[in-house]
Amino acid sequence: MSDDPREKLKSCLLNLDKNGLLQAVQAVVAEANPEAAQDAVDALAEGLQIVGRRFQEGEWFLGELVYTGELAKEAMGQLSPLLKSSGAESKGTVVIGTVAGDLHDLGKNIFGNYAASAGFEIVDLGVGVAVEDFARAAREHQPVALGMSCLLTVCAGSVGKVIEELSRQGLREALKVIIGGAALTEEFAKDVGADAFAPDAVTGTDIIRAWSCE
Ligand code: B12
Repeated sequence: MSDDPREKLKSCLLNLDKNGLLQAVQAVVAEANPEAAQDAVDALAEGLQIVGRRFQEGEWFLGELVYTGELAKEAMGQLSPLLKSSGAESKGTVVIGTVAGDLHDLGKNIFGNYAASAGFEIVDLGVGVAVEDFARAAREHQPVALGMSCLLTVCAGSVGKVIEELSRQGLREALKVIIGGAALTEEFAKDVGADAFAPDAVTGTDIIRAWSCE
């Protein structure tokens, strides 16, 4: 196996090797280097894309999915504090959440980690977030952007409902809305009046970074 902790991280995730994965995470954490932590998060994201493909191609089943999801979450939890320490000063607050009815959170968490490492304060509302809770957080935290994640087609309608509610409460003008997740597209974003759709966390972070410079 490769000595590179980041490669090891990916292969341990894909081999469902929890001990190996946590050791590799520890090796990265011990470096105390935000860039190394960022590389490690990238490696985990790549690993998760492969997990998704294996699942879609019928090579893996729900058990492996749930387990790799838990492993990735635990690893991210240890790497996140390092990412945050790289941001010199806050570029503003970004509220994120997965829409009502949808419990997928890996992609949202990765976006949150990237955005935090780019210097944004992240308020993560979690999963299955109700329309009124997004609106309440927008009022309370006055974010520069609100990010919604949605992976289930049946839940996509909630994205538009949140945007309508923001408008109804006079909160829409003060923030940008960015959306992502497998159930959404660029076209969908236009239809519901979101400011942007991001196919991945890196693009999403680039978009909000550009907004913060406007
Ligand atoms: C892992 C997974 C699970 C895990 C979730 C673990 C977790 N904690 O999130 C478990 C096993 C729990 C699960 C459950 C279910 N799942 Co599921 N799941 C997946 C799978 C394989 C991968 C998703 C994932 O995490 N990918 C890795 C991450 C990193 O990628 P990502 O989410 O796309 O995020 C990236 C971008 O989209 C973007 N992004 C995402 N969100 C956001 C938000 C913002 C603001 C921005 C800027 C960017 C951004 O950035 C991320 C990183 O680059 C997908 C298949 C797929 N292709 O997506 C199915 C999939 C989403 N699941 C599906 C289904 C049907 C279910 C279940 C209903 C299954 C069941 N019968 O119980 C349940 C739903 C439970 C619920 N109420 O939510 C379907 C949805 C079908 C549809 N069109 O609606 C899919 C597409 C599988 C399939 N092909 O059928 N699932």
